[in-house]
Amino acid sequence: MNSKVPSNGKVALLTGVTGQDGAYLADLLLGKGYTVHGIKRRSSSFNTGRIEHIYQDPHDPDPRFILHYGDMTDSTNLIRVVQQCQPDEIYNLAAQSHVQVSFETPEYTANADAVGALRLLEAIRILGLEKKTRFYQASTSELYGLVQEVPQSEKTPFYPRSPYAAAKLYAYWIVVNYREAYGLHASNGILFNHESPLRGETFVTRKITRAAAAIKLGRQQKLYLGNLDAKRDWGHAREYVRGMWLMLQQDEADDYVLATGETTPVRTFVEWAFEDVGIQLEWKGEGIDEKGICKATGKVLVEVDPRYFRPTEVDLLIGNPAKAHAKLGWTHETPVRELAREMVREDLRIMETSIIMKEA
Ligand code: NDP
Ligand code: GDR
Repeated sequence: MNSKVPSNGKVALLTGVTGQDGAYLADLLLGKGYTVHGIKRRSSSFNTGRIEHIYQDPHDPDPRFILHYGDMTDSTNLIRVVQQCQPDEIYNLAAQSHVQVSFETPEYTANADAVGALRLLEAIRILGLEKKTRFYQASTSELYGLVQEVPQSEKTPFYPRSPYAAAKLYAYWIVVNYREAYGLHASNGILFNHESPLRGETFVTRKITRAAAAIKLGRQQKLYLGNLDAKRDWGHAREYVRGMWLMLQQDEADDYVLATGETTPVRTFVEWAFEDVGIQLEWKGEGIDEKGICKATGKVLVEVDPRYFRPTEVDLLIGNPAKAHAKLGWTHETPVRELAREMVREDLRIMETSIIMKEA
């Protein structure tokens, strides 16, 4: 916990503080001397694993990290929390963030991801905080959807391809509208995929790195995946949250792409992860018959399962972060190959530790 950092007198409120980005951003802001308030959902089991290391006893006389129960679908709750913490900066990271799940829960996704952003913006207005509170919206490269142009920049037209992306499209435009209509300092970060050892286990990179580690340790037989041909621009989450903060430090609010400018097929990420646990894969077959086979043993380790295909897919994402470079001085550092290595290393460590604990 960064409690020794002198206070900078600023207060930030993070929705989605228990998620991947929330955990990295809370760390960053505490290190800069912010008092950080976070909204967490009530859950039947602990959902604070990613922020355990910064948890602070609520009885602490000078609390710097304070959690509130809440939900993006409850405007009374959001208004009350904003009123209590009087934030200088709000980072709206909370969302039903899984694209495939959004096809199964489209109405909930719209409520949390689209109307949720509106509820927070309205909370700022209702409480008369337009001049005080700056707002960051977690917008996404999924807005680009069906490829219109590559690489994708702030000027590329949007064409959402999922209920998730359509909900985020509303959130994007309501942020722009509140900036223009009411003079709010409200910015959209159009972030391309960013990953880390804290990535949710059902997103493709983490699913792959966990499976490679588990297969290496003999705890899993096979990895089932969907579309191996999809290409993503993958960066490191720790570096992307710094970009969020930089956006809110500018005199003028604006919208920025954060990306690496490189794209990688899912299939290549699979090869890297297995390589990092010492397994060379070769591919045989095509389409749903395609298999990833261990060169040394001939065992099938990777298979395509159509259940992971999406009704509409986003085939290719590659971002142009030139505006963020020029105006924010932001740049990514970790190459995607190194990111994969770090994730595999961490998953191996976690699994080995859990095996030792079970055997002890
Ligand atoms: P995660 O899925 O890891 O975290 C989402 C967070 O939102 C969790 O804290 C989750 O709580 C919370 N949440 C979900 N629904 C609600 C709700 N109804 N009310 C309150 N909280 C809720 O996402 P990331 O950290 O990866 O992403 C952060 C944001 O950035 C998201 O909005 C995502 O859509 C967006 N984004 C992410 C990108 C990426 O590559 N990671 C790229 C571009 C945009 P709980 O822990 O209880 O589930
Ligand atoms: P994405 O991330 O949809 O880009 O959204 P995800 O990792 O889920 O998928 C990336 C690509 O991999 C393909 N894929 C699979 N995906 C998953 N989850 N599971 C599989 O088994 C699998 N097999 C292949 C997908 O079809 C897709 O093409 C993420 C989220 O963090 C969003 O919240 C965020 O807005 C965007 O990134 C930018």
